[in-house]
Amino acid sequence: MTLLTILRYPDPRLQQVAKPVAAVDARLRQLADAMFATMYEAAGIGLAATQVNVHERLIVIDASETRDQPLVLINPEIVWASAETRLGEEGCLSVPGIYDGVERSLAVRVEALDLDGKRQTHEAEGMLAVCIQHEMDHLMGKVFVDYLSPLKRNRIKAKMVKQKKDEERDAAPRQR
Ligand code: GNR
Ligand code: NI
Repeated sequence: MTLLTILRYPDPRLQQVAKPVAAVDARLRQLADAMFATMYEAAGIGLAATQVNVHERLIVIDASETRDQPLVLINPEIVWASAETRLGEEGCLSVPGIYDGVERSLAVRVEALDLDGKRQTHEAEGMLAVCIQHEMDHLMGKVFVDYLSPLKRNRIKAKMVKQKKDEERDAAPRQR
């Protein structure tokens, strides 16, 4: 089982726009496997390839309570989104410890390839619909804090930079 490193906001690599997956092959299945392991280990409900510094259109999701409904979306496209929206609390594995409200469509229809390279249509609502929209944003280089006010975003950015600095200081060999 391979665990991947999750990029943390404000890492500029989170802003890269992902390219379509060229082939659903053994390499891609291995990457999806490692992404699931990383997502379950971090107790997340979704993970976009962008977050593990792979800039291809690949998402893994498990929004089930029982953590036994893995979903892989390759080259996903949202083909319909409900006009009706809802403001819901979101978090992100790339912005640990931060939660805030984001307005999303209540329901979406997404077309994507599965791990067999077959095109599938998924209808989603509730948490799954929120998660799909959140992950699609990552593939476009967008993080949920981009929807917040500049004031909030700058506070979050400063907090993340300080957190990283504190971790690096704790990890550094002690002077004696
Ligand atoms: O684990 C996650 N939980 C979550 C909660 C509310 C809205 C979106 C999410 S996605 C997030 C995992 C993640 O960062 N995926 O990119
Ligand atoms: Ni996220």
